[in-house]
Amino acid sequence: MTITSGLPADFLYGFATAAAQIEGGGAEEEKASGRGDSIWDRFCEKPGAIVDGSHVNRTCNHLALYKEDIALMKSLGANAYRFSISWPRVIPLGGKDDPVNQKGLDFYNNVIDECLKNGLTPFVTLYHWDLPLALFDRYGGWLDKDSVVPDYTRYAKLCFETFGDRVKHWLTFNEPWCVAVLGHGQAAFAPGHKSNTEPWIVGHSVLIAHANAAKLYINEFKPIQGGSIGITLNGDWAEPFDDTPENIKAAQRKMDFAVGWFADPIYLGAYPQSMKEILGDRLPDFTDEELALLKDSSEFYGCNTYTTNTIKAIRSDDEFAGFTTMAFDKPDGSFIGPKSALGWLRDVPWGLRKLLNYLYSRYEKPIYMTENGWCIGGEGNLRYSYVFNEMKWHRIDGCIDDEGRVQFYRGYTNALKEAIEIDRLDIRSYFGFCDNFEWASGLGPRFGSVHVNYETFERTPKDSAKFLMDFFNKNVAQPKSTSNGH
Ligand code: GBH
Repeated sequence: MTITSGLPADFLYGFATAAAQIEGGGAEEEKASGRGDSIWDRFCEKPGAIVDGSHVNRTCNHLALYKEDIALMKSLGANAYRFSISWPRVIPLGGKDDPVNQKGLDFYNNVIDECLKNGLTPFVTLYHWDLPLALFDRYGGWLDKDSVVPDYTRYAKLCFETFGDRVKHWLTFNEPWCVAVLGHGQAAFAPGHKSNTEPWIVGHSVLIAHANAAKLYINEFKPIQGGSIGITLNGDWAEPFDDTPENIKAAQRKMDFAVGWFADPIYLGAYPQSMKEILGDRLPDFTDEELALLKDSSEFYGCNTYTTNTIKAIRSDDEFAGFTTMAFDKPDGSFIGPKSALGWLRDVPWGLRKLLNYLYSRYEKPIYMTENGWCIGGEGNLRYSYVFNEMKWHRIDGCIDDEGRVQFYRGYTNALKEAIEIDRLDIRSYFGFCDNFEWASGLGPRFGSVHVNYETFERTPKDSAKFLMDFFNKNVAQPKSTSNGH
């Protein structure tokens, strides 16, 4: 008999972080750690680039506090931890012939060992936006495919060799769309370029770098180490504003530009037709060799998603959205969901279920949900109800109340459950998020289920952390100790 309810026993759940968002404890500590600069170090020094002037070298001090952080995740009930490795921390200058920073390797060895000691499965991202600055200065980073692909592949190989005996879940890239569009199209993220040609070149390089590293893993490491590898894409559900053919077509075009740009070449073997039509020869062609490399290069679909937009065919000037108009309003004048502290993010749980169904039927791969979360303003001033003392968390009087985030997670986890139990999709993980350096938005907007005091680095769980982990502990099937039935 098949199980008809519950999440599978091997379902992974926990918190997701990125090196540049949480590791830094201060400029001097970062220098002493031997980490090379990334493009974010320079970007942070550009006046006005980061809303509150904060710097990637001083974020949550995870570099010093990783043991406490992992113990806290464990105590909250997580069974996995998604984090990224900083390329310039392990190879400060980044290049294939550049020296390795042993202290960097030691740090990630310690993080991994600490995870395993605490029963957390490490889920590791190789690239979450922190390109070694030296590579950008040498040849323009992602703009130079022929130079960056061998450098990235050597970095990936070093990670598989060093950590692959213990790490069985790999992500080559986090959200190439952001690297290409925010970094090279809109100048919102490092390296801060504004262009309507660079993003398509950068996206192409990232795809080829992904494919090289993934195939290296699949061919040479997987047979011995037995793990799996894939890519994670950002993508919010595009709901047609109404059921007119133009708006339905526009919504598909928005999905093409946001998700299909990367997912179609990887899983289906070509860029979306709508992109080819709009971009013409600004969209690079794949060689036959590249297409062969891309095929079967992602063993699953890694999904980061936050919200849903309504999409109208009315022509906008946003080429990165396929010239569609992105909105949140509905034909009756109401909004699609309550708003958060950030303009782009509204709470639309049914959009998650539609998105997951779309991804599963189009790409036919198991899905790992690798990020999801909700932003609240003003949480910086909340009182602390936990203190950390002698390597232990002491509860004072309950968690920080973040009802809005609990509400969001209630809806989204329920949609996830329906996608698994009713729609029978193969979804294998779910990671919420901690307070951290929110890139160009600085330390102000908070996504965390764990509060961070940026003066003292003190951590305090919020109600949503408890809600999330309780949800999974209740809904994930407990592994059977005997095998006496079917
Ligand atoms: C994720 O990206 C990142 O992986 C993660 O590091 C980050 O902390 C998290 O989001 C929360 O932001 O400002 O109107 O131009 C999610 C995809 C794409 C969502 C860009 C925000 C900016 C819209 N992001 N988008 S706008």
